[in-house]
Amino acid sequence: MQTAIPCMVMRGGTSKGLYFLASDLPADTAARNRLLLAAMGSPDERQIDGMGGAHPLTSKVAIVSPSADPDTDVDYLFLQVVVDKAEVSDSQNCGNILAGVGPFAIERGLVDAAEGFTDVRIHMVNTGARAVARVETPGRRVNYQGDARIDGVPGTAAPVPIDFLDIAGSSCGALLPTGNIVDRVEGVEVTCIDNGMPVVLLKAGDFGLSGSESPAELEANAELKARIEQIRLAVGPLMKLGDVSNKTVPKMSLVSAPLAGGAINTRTFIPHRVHEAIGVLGSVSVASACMLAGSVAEQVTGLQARDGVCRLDVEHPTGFFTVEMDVSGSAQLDTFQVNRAALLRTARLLMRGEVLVPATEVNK
Ligand code: NQM
Repeated sequence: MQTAIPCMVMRGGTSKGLYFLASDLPADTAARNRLLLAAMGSPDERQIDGMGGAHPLTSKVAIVSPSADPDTDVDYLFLQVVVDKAEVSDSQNCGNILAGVGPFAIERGLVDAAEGFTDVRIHMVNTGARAVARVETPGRRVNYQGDARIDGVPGTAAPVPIDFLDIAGSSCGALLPTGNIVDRVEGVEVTCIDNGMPVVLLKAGDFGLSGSESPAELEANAELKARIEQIRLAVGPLMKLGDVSNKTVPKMSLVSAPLAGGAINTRTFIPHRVHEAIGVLGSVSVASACMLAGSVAEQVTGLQARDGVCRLDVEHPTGFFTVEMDVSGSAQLDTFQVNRAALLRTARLLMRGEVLVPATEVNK
């Protein structure tokens, strides 16, 4: 016997995942997690008996429900289903999967589409912060086709511009959770920042790297991976994240001078695989650090920290990620503030139907 659960498969930005209505899943967290592990085919490196794509970026889940908060339309809970362990984690948010939440909420009748476009106001449950995603809805139906191109996804699609309003200190309680612009950890200078995603910035040069290495090259470097993980474990408590050995945060971003005309170049461990691009909120955190005088990012970028509205191109292995920001007080730690961050994603509905899981996993 198998149990069928209504589900949509969507590409959100450069990630892919299963999207559910909360009301279609068990309310009990342990039962829900068992079901999601079975749906994805975890734990198994190939996720061969499930929907997962054998990589953290394709083993993601969005759970969406009507919001109780009058200022937002829907609640979005992001869950990372670990590929090779029986673990489902809510310890991080995901701005890529977020890009599919607006279209999904309209498709599943949680938000009424307006003529032309629909602004979907999203409460991001993992961090408590809010985002507004603008979805194209000509004829009051979601449109997925268009001319918007994002690096890391072939072709073009309809644009989904996203605005973030209050993401500073989303998981760590403060934009600069260690209280410093730069810390020395395990002998290496780092900047620890959380503007939507906890990220540790490290200079690629401090590891004997140029910053242009491919994700495969970095993943093959066992010594480098061990060193970066050692720094991550040491930095977790300093960032008020506690013991991070079983958490997917903080992300570890190796930064270097731009190579292709952008503001900064990055290679990001998420935290054990290397991202083929960079996460959405991860790039907002990196871009924010670029604007802060004295940070590890500001040391390698060609920019001068400055206030006002700016657009930053964060380079990554498959192109760049543009973040628009409104910054003030950038000369000092205690005055630095990112008032708004905005960016462009695309999303596409890939499949709608039911995901089937063995009934034994649901009724345990
Ligand atoms: O930082 C990968 C992704 C992400 C997260 C990760 C993300 C974000 O690319 O907001 O989008 O860092 O785990 O989907």
